[in-house]
Amino acid sequence: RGGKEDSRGALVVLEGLDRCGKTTQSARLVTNLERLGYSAELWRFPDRTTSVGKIISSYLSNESQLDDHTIHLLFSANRWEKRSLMESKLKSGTTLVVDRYSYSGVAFSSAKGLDIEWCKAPEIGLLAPDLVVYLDIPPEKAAERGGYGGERYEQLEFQKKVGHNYQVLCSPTWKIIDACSSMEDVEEQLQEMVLDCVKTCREGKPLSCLWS
Ligand code: Z5A
Repeated sequence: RGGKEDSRGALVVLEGLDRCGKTTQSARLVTNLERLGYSAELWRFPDRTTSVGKIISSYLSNESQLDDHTIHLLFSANRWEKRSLMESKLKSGTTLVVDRYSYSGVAFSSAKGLDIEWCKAPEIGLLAPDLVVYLDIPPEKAAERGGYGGERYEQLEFQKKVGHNYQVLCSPTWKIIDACSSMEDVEEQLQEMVLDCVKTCREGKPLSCLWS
């Protein structure tokens, strides 16, 4: 399945606090979609492989300092540099499972005190996801999971502000999964939501743009 010119893939975005399980679940989802015969790829933002992504990676690991506005625009540029490839993949029938997208950009930068509308502005015109799944976890629970604390932003108080901002951004179309459930339960719920969405996209739902 997939690859037909007349049936496009779905743009599926996973969002949530640090350590909520996005990486685990996006990988499982792509494997499951492929097993079911769909063409699917795992993407993540920031994409640290590009030249912009390398600047972001150095900032996140505290090897460099940047003005808050500057790093915000670099995160956005990192999405813009992948926009046309994203569109052509979707149009050729591949479903993209994206670990973080524009909502992370806005939720994290506005947690530093930047104006939320200013944060949204550079995202206007990027492709709008067909489905946003929010993996919901209390910041305290996320902090108990392995590997927390290595990078910039991985601090409990900051994550609480980010969680609040996600609530502000959350639209009624977002799907929410309790990320404290077992990995298998999350996987099952996610797959069901995504298969519905993939079907709708294959039936002709048009691509649209942020910010809507
Ligand atoms: N950022 C930004 O500021 N602006 C932007 O525009 C974008 C991002 C796109 C880097 O992101 C930082 O960039 C991020 C936001 C900011 N900062 N923070 N915080 P990243 O995606 O590279 O890193 P991350 O979000 O911190 O991802 P992560 O640490 O890899 O977490 P995760 O992907 O959500 O979780 P995981 O790796 O799948 O799981 C974490 C652990 O929990 C692991 O040990 C798992 O085995 C365990 N786990 C997972 N699921 C479960 C369940 N269900 N039960 C129990 N344990 C579980």
